[in-house]
Amino acid sequence: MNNTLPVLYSFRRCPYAIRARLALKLAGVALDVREVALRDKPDAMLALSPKGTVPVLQLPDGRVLEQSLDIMRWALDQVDAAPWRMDDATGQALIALNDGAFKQLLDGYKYASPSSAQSAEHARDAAVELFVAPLNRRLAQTQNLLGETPALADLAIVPFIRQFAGVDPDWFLTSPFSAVRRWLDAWTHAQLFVSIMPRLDPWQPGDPPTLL
Ligand SMILES: N[C@@H](CCC(=O)N[C@@H](CS)C(=O)NCC(=O)O)C(=O)O
Repeated sequence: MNNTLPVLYSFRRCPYAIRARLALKLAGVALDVREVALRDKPDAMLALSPKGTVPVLQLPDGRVLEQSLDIMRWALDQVDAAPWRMDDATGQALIALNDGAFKQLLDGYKYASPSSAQSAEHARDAAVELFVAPLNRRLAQTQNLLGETPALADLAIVPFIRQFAGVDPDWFLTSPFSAVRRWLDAWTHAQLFVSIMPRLDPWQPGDPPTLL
């Protein structure tokens, strides 16, 4: 590396990259963020992480973190932000459900062909039953997923619920999940979130660092 900043290969709308950027920003980690066009991934990124997904974080000591949750944990380890480290069994189980079965249904909902409204609805209803309704029951009791204090699980899950809400915003707005809407709105309008969503041109070798 020819600079001392960590480098994050990222994609603006990717929920995995969003959760990584949220944690890095929250931790106050200065970094060079490189926007990646997923159809034209930079060789420099593929050389570090041949699996070809974002986010990828290259640390100044040469370590490469290529899973969003590893990046989040590393980021929160850099600061003394005790409540944010909260990552108990419930939080871990919620994140596992989000990243596993819910993500699969979300993809089924988001990427259903326009001629197959039925399969989109089927995936949406299954996602609601599995995850969105239970989250709503939690959030009807407390501000955040694990209580009043924000936790790693909130940061890790909110980008995926944002994506779920965005598939059919009219449906979401009139759905009965008002506690999830309140939580999603609070997170996505927070300065932290807004600050990690700049629109960047895809990175090219030789570009100067872009600080997040
Ligand atoms: N398990 C990975 C998943 C990351 C992932 O799947 N990212 C998507 C974008 S949202 C990606 O890079 N896909 C590769 C592609 O579309 O070519 C993580 O947590 O970081």
